[in-house]
Amino acid sequence: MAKEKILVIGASGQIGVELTLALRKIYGAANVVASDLREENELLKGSGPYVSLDVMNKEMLHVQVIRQNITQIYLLAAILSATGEKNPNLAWHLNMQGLLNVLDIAREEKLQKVYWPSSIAVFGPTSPKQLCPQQTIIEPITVYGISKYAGEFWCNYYHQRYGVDVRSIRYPGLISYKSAPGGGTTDYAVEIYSEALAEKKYKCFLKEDTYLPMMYMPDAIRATMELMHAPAENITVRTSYNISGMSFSPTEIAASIQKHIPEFKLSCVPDSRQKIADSWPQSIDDAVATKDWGWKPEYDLDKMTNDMLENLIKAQNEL
Ligand code: NAD
Ligand code: AKB
Repeated sequence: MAKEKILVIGASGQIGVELTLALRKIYGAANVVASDLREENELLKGSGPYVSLDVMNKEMLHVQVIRQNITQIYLLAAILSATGEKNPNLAWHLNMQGLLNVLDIAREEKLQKVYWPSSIAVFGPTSPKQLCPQQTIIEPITVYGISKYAGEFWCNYYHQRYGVDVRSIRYPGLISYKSAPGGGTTDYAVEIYSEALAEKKYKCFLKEDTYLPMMYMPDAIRATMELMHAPAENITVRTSYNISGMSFSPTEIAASIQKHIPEFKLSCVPDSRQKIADSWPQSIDDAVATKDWGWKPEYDLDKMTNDMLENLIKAQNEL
């Protein structure tokens, strides 16, 4: 692998922790600089370099990129769907300006590659509910979805106009046990596992029959690596790729947990996040990602449940 120096922005978040650790395995600990506005996540401590960084401060970001000889940036700092609806201006500002700062620096410094995730939140109530295609009607109703859709076109613009090799995936809701989710509509599918173990019951903020596209974190990390390592000539989508993992409802994830914890009880009291969930597709067509860079998920619901519960129990026993 060519000599790379990678900056991960938003490294202390749900994806950032696992992506930083995965990148350090591939590129070597010293070649992956983790950064975040908040303090270094416990799981990152001692695993490689960390700098405190605000992506909104373009000058400081630029200084770090030059000082550290950065060749690639993975930009993960964002405000997610549910938190975004509480403060739409802030969400728009961070999600857009943060991306533009990174794209500008990538152009000026001729960085080798940039990674920036989009989301299934780009889709809205007028998009197809089942097997939502790569290209379709896209009319998002959340500020988060609007910012992601606009961001996709900025990525495409910087690629077409300035040749920046920026790549992107529309992640579904991500489920993981290492670091907590950061204010999304799909967060229930993470919380339900720890509550099942601790309380044997969970009160869900979505209705029991709400189907959403989801993915287990190991699949999401692998997809990111596969996209970033694909030859540039294979990348036909410079906005963002649909990828699919699994789709389930609160009732179905509860049934999967009950195979391990039969006494587990689910109750559902929908709140304002229901409207967001209802605006998104229930499943995603990822044929273009499969064709271009061979995407194929490994985890289904029961396989994920086995792994989540096993790892959460292991972590509890280590406390
Ligand atoms: P997260 O909220 O867990 O992490 C984001 C991190 O960014 C946090 O650690 C936060 O402190 C940091 N941050 C916030 N403002 C910052 C700033 N100004 N400068 C530097 N760092 C800042 O989010 P996540 O779930 O890890 O998501 C990462 C990316 O993936 C986001 O773009 C998100 O939209 C996208 N995504 C996530 C999911 C999911 O289910 N987790 C699904 C689709 C897309
Ligand atoms: C959210 O719920 O906001 C995120 C996402 C699907 O982008 N998990």
